[in-house]
Amino acid sequence: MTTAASDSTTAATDSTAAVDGTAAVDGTAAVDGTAAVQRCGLIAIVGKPNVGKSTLLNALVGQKISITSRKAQTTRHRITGMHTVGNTQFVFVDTPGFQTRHNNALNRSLNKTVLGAVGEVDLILFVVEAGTFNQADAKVLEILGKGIPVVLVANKLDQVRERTELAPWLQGMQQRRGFAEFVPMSAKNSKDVERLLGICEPFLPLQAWWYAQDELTDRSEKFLAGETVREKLFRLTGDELPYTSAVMIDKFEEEPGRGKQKRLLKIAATIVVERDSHKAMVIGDKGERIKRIGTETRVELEKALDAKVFLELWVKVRSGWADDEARVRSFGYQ
Ligand SMILES: Nc1nc2c(ncn2[C@@H]2O[C@H](COP(=O)(O)OP(=O)(O)OP(=O)(O)O)[C@@H](O)[C@H]2O)c(=O)[nH]1
Ligand SMILES: [Mg+2]
Repeated sequence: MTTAASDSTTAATDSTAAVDGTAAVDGTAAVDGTAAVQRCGLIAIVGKPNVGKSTLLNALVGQKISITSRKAQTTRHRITGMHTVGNTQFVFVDTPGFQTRHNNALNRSLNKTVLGAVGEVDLILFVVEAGTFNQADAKVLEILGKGIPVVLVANKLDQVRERTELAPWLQGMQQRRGFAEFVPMSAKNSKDVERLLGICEPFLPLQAWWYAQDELTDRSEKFLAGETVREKLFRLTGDELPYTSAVMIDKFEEEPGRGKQKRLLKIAATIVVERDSHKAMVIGDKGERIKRIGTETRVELEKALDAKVFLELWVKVRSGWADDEARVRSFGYQ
C-alpha cells in the first residue's frame, strides 16, 4: 500500500501540482501529449457512531485504510483515502462517529475532529442506517453547513427486511434537508459503491489532482500499525472492554530488505486501558488473547505493508485517561 512518509505529510495541495511528472495547470494535465481535464475534490463521510462510515471509506478507496468494528467509536482521527480513476481523483475523509452520549475529553476531541473535517469540503456523505433516523442522527445533520451539498447515504440496506417501508422513510428524510441525492445502499455491495462514486463525481471541481495516482492515504505506516492493533483489540474483546482503550506506538523501525528478502519492520506498541480488570481482559487466560491480538495484527500488517513484521505488545493501566485533556492529547488525539 502506498502511504505518506509521516503523519503530517500531505501531498502538494496547490492546484498546479505535478502528477506523474507532468505539470498540470488549472485542472489540465498533459497525458500522452493530449490535454485532459482533471477533476479533484474533498468528500467528507460523516454520521453517528457505527453506521458504517469506515467500511464505506475502505470500499470507496478499494483498500483497507480505516479500521472498522462493531464497537462504536472505532474511528478517532480524520483519515484521508484517495481513489483515482479516469480523470477524477476522489479524496474521501473518514471521520469519527459524532458523539452525543458522554461528554468526556476523548469525546470532545472526537467531535472537534468531525467539525474540523466538514468545514471545507466539496461534498458531504451523510451516512445513516437505512430506515432509521434518531436524535443522534439529527445532531449530526445540525452541524452540517448549509452551503455544502449533502448526499444521504442510507447504508446497511441489506439489513432492511421490508424494502416497501423505505419509501415513506425516504419521503420523511426529504423534509429534513434539501439532500442533493438519496442513495439506499450497502457499503458491502461493490455495485452500490461503484454507483455512489458516479454520484459523487459531478460534485468535484475541475482542478489538478493533489496526490499521485497510486497514493491511497495520507496516513503513515506507523499510524496504520497503531490502528491495526486497536482494531484487533476491539474485535477480539467483546462489550466487556469499554471503548476507552488506546494504542500507542513506542517503536517503529525499518531495516531494508536484501535481495529477495523483504524489509523488516520492528514495532512495539502499548495498549492503554483504564483499570486493572481491563488489563486482565486484554491479556486473557494465560496470555492467550494478547497473543491473538498480536498475531492477527502482524499477519494483516505484513500483507498491507509488504514487509516482515516483528511486533511487541504491552498493556498499561492509566485510570481516567479519557477524562483527562492532557492525556487525551498525549495519545495523539486532537
Ligand atoms: N450488514 C451490514 N453491515 C455493515 C455495513 N456497513 C458496515 N457494516 C458493519 O457495521 C459495523 C460498523 O462499521 P464501521 O465501518 O466501523 O462503522 P463507523 O461508522 O465507521 O463506526 P465509528 O468509527 O465507530 O463511528 C461493522 O461491524 C461493519 O461490518 C453494511 O452495508 N451492511
Ligand atoms: Mg469508523
